Amino acid sequence: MNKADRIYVAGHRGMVGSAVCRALAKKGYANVVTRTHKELDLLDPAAVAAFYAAEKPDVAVIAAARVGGIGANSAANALFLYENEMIALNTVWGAYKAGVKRLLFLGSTCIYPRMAPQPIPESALLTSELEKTNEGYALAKISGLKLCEFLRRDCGVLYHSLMPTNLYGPGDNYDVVGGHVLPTMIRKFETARVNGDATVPLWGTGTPLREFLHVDDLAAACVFMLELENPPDLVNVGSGEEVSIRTLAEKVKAATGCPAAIDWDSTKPDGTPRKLCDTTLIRSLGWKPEIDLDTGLAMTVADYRAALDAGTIRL
Ligand code: GFB
Repeated sequence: MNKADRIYVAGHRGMVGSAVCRALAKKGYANVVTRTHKELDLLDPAAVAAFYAAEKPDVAVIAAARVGGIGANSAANALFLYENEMIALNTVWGAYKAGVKRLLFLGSTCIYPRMAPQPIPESALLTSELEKTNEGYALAKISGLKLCEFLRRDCGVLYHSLMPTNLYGPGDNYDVVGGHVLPTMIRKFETARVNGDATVPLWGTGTPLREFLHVDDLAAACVFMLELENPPDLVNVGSGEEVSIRTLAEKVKAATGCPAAIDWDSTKPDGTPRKLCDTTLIRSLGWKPEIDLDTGLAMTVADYRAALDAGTIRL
């Protein structure tokens, strides 16, 4: 990738896309092309094709997706499959048809089987059944990464994929019903602290293990992958550290300074028991994360408070 390249970032207003734009700017890539959801409907193949034909980007980064936590995914697997499949096919196939030479497709480590070996190597893909709570999302992301792989192998374009672990950071969605666990916990503990509530309701048993990566680390990894001449087709990216949901809750409680007790609701789903990705490959290529969970959590609580004050928070 060259500094003069025109780089299309799909999903630039989301948590991931906006972090990718910041990381590109930081490294001197000034020629970034974006479209808001209103300007370009990524579910519409003709609109996406027309956009690529008009803009002719050199590089595309596909950070657009319908995302959500376990509640949103498990309640709407059909919607998560349909929208993410359409976004993947339209943005990747459209790029290929318009002559885009390079593309980075972003997915999630939920593409791997529910009972994959831990830490999960890239080779675990499609070796056994998926986790049911996010099967629709996972299938769509698997289609996208496979389309990139096939196009690279058969048609000579440099399309490759990066699979991040659970992400958090500025610009996250703080919806307590559909959001991911970390931002949801920040909002729940902050709300309880401000209201003086005695308890904070959390989901499941607290025993599942999750890995968290700050979105600015992911964005740095995206630029790193785009600067490699011959990247692998599929690469995991994570912090390499896992915590139980219970430990995460204690950390968020401490980071927010909330004295409330935790009330676990075991009627709510736990989801996959463990999801730690094997980051041997990306580390062997020369990349490593910079932001540890405690530091990232403190930054994110500060971001949440500032966004709430400014009225810019996504709920
Ligand atoms: O981030 P999360 O919603 O999704 O985390 P996944 C779910 C875990 O946190 C489960 C526990 O073990 C929940 O029982 N948890 C505890 C809570 N309290 C809460 C709460 O208040 N809200 C939420 N949301 N969870 C998602 C996938 O899986 O991971 C997506 O559904 C995507 O497709 C994403 O891959 C990265 O980690 O289970």
